[in-house]
Amino acid sequence: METVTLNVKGMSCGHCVKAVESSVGELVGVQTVKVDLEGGKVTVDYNPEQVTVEKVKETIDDQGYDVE
Ligand SMILES: [Cu+2]
Repeated sequence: METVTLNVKGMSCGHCVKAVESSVGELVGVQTVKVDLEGGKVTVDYNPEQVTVEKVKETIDDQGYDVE
């Protein structure tokens, strides 16, 4: 299991937290997703054999947020 913390812009409320947590959480290989709304960070524990950071970034992007 590996952990990555991404800087994500555009998250502003509880709805954003839910959108990111549920969409990323649905990816196969993602174990936990934690959103720090004030800090604009998303921390993901994932299995690198099942999912890539690139895929996680794409998923967040698809929800309408900017990943740095
Ligand atoms: Cu929101």
